[in-house]
Amino acid sequence: MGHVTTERSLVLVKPDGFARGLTGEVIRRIERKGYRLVALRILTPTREMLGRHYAEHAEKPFFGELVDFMSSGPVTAIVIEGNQCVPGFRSLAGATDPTKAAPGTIRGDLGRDWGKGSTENVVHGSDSPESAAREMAIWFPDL
Ligand code: IDP
Ligand code: MG
Repeated sequence: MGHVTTERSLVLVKPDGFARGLTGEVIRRIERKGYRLVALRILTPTREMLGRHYAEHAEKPFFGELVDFMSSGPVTAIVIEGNQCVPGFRSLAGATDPTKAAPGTIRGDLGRDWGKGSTENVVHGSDSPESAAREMAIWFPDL
């Protein structure tokens, strides 16, 4: 028997996806892929949470608009689990820019340019297991 690695990732259905009623579609794709749902909550994030979540982007020119967008309404925060689910969900999500994201991906199928200051692209997914652990502490402090 090899050792068991249970990887977790933090997924967000962003305010655009939540407002458009796409939470179920995102969850459907996660479950169909075979990842398990570990935790889920709906909340409107505070600017303080988003400052921590997006700390790596604090000096970027789009940071203010990103925080405005992400705090504009409810999001669905989800912890998923399964071997390699961090890169696996990034693959399901597709490229950051929804105009360029490949058809078949969440962003490619469900996202588009709405002419807003921030890139509205339906979902967030952790980019490494270390990021996932850091982000889960923000969104699920009791997990
Ligand atoms: P990711 O979500 O694919 O990991 P990041 O580069 O980490 O992409 O950027 C975080 C989020 O910030 C993106 O998902 C998008 O919503 C927004 N964003 C990224 N780059 C830009 C930009 O150049 N202009 C406006 N918003 C951006
Ligand atoms: Mg990122």
